[in-house]
Amino acid sequence: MKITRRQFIGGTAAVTAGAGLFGFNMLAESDFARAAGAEAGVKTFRNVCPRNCYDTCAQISYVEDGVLKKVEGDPKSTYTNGKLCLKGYNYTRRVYSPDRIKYPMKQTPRGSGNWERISWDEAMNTIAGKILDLKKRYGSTLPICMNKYSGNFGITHYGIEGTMSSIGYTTRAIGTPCWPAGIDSQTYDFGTIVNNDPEDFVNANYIILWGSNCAWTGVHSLPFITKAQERGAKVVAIDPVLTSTASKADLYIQINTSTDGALALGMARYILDHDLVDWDYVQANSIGFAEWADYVKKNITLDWAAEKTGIPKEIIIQLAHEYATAKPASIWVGYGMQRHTNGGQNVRIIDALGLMTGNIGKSGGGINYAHLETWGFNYHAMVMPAPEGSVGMAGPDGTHTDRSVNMNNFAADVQALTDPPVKMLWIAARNPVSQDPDTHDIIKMFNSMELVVTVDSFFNKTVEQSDIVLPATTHFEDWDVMASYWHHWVGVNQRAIDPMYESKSDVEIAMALSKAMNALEPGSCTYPTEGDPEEWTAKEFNDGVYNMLGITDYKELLAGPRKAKFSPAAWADGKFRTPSGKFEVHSERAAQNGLPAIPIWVEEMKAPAQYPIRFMTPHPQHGIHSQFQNLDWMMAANPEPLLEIHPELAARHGIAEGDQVRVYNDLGEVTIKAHLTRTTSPDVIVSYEAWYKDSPFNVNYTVKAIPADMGKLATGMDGIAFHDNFVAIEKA
Ligand SMILES: Nc1nc2c(c(=O)[nH]1)N[C@H]1C(S)=C(S)[C@@H](COP(=O)(O)OP(=O)(O)OC[C@H]3O[C@@H](n4cnc5c(=O)[nH]c(N)nc54)[C@H](O)[C@@H]3O)O[C@H]1N2
Ligand SMILES: Nc1nc2c(c(=O)[nH]1)N[C@H]1C(S)=C(S)[C@@H](COP(=O)(O)OP(=O)(O)OC[C@H]3O[C@@H](n4cnc5c(=O)[nH]c(N)nc54)[C@H](O)[C@@H]3O)O[C@H]1N2
Ligand code: SF4
Ligand SMILES: [Mo]
Repeated sequence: MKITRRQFIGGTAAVTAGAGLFGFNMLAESDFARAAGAEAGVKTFRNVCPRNCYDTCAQISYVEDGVLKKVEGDPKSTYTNGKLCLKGYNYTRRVYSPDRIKYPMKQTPRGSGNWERISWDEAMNTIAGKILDLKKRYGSTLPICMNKYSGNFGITHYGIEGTMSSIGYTTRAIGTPCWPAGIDSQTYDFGTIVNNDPEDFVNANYIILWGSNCAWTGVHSLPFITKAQERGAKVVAIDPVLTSTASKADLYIQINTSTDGALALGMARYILDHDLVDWDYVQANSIGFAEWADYVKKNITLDWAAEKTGIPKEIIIQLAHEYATAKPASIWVGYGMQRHTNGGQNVRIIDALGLMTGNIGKSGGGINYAHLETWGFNYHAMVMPAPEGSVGMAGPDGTHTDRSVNMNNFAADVQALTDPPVKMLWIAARNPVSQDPDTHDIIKMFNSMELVVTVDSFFNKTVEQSDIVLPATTHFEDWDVMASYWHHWVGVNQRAIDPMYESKSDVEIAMALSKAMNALEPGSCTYPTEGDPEEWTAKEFNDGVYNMLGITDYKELLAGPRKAKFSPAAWADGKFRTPSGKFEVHSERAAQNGLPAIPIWVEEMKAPAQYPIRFMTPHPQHGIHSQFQNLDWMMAANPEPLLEIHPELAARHGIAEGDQVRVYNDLGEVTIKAHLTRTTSPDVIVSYEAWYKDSPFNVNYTVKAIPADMGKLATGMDGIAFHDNFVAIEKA
């Protein structure tokens, strides 16, 4: 398909946005479009992709006659570098998708598909009436439970939490299903999470992509890794699955799942034995190293590590030698590898490798997981006082608080509450029916509610189980400010087009709810009832954020995103944020929380006899969780889910390419089309979690809510061992 510049500017949304898909680097064209756009009436706006994605891309949207024609990466961010991912180039299809929720609607009865359009007034009066009714019946607003997570990570979207605070003390799903075990391990070791600037990968001589499929999940980091590779750096990928990322590496190591700690300990043994330890760095910066070195020498052998991990001893030796001598060497610890019952502990062992080789605090080095250093906003939309006299969980000193349930055990925790029970759900920026473990139990829990309200943009699986759905704007229809948990850029999101149909942003919905509640019972909700979306965003800024970005007014961000003025190397100042101020190889806090004080080996979870196959469900290329895969272009590119299965395992079960396979355990089942491939091992099958349009496919019918080993310290709840999921299979 050849696209002329004329078509590119003036064509339909499909043609213009399609151009982005075909020509990946559209910088020259976009400059042209911008210049020509002024004449042709094309307006450009600054946006930031608010998805739960490493990349948090700075975007430029092109709008003609109020229609979003094209979205591309903003070249002003050297991280986004003028490019988007596959999903980003699909945004026009998302905004104008026929599956968008257009109006407030109600479904009677819940789950029937019998939807009826209602007015905002009716929706708000029904919801406000129910909140006040529950408050009267139970003496508090605790029967109302919120579940919000990663649909939109914009700072004003913490207004969803604010909505709940403004009505009183409620029940909250807390914790995160995403990255908590890894956060805790780095909190024990370093004091918090801080990664090197990902643009600093270019300075590494050696890069280990450890349980990260960044070629799909963090595409904008790859060019920096490739640049290092072109300079002569070696790239190693460690993953049970030969992923797209692994295919780009110089060395791929297929590890037995959940045994990363054993590999790292084997490497540590080699490094100790061959005197490759950076003693100056270790002695100046850590506590507890001698105790751990003693453990490694007494307990770990390379033969054991090889046996445990399934990796030949020579490869472990090669990896250890290269990693310890290639300074600076960088490790990217992906979130996939910590979704295990020993995941946090494995990350702690990898952290210790970085310390012992002196690769911490150096440009081109680091044990890189994530950071929250650029997130110091006011959270103005979130911080709302409870109405006067609100009752919640009463403390001994007479103060009241919210009640917490574990987001990672949501169905069971909610159903266990009796005093008072949960009777109403407020779900926003969250899709538990797709994303939570144990889908059957989630639906059962929904069925015990008097009212389920879901705020979303799409008619998804959670909406199907709701009574009232409220249409949320997309980020092109909203104002916001966005920071990243990976790179150092911060940008504002402008309202590029008017809200579609009758959609409202989460903050506007909070204001509408407040109006309805205060009309029914004055003083029952503290959320402001009026406010301009841009003003809400402006109120999130403070001097700390301004200084960090080198600006004095948020409006300066309309000229382009800004990069925080940080050192590219995390911990370059050697000021660790642990209780001792050092890297804590021995962590008393870990011991106090019932964990090993030092990074020792903790056994991985084994398959039970009746369910011998590990079913891994990592993150998809064409979507982000339940988002994007449902869109027309994505369905065209990737029409159905597949089950990746090794030919030997398939043969044992009489399964051929293209056969339907029933994947099941005691919890539930899912039927998926087989794709025979040697990218996975004979004891692991893989299917990527996603929501396909008009499809019952959902891997989480088989996933148990098994906790990961860590998460409580920093996030309030332990993570989920999503990848410790065991099943049996048969030809369907
Ligand atoms: N396209 C796309 N991008 C995304 C997302 C998405 O859904 N789609 N999701 C976003 C979110 S919320 C997150 S959390 C991140 C996740 O980003 P990643 O961490 O890159 O992704 P995952 O798919 O969770 O897992 C990465 C890899 O870990 C491997 N893995 C699993 N268990 C083990 C193990 O025991 N050891 C080792 N070494 N590897 C293991 C899996 O096989 C997988 O290839 O990506 C973000 N970006
Ligand atoms: N089996 C399995 N399950 C997993 C994982 C796995 O690896 N395997 N990964 C886990 C991980 S890492 C994560 S982070 C979670 C993600 O879990 P969720 O955060 O629930 O993920 P999403 O599917 O992105 O759902 C977000 C919803 O928010 C909606 N949304 C988007 N923007 C807005 C907005 O501005 N306002 C409102 N109100 N709604 C909006 C979207 O349309 C979507 O329906 O899933 C977890 N589940
Ligand atoms: S999904 Fe991630 S990579 Fe894609 S446009 Fe959004 S932030 Fe960028
Ligand atoms: Mo995540």
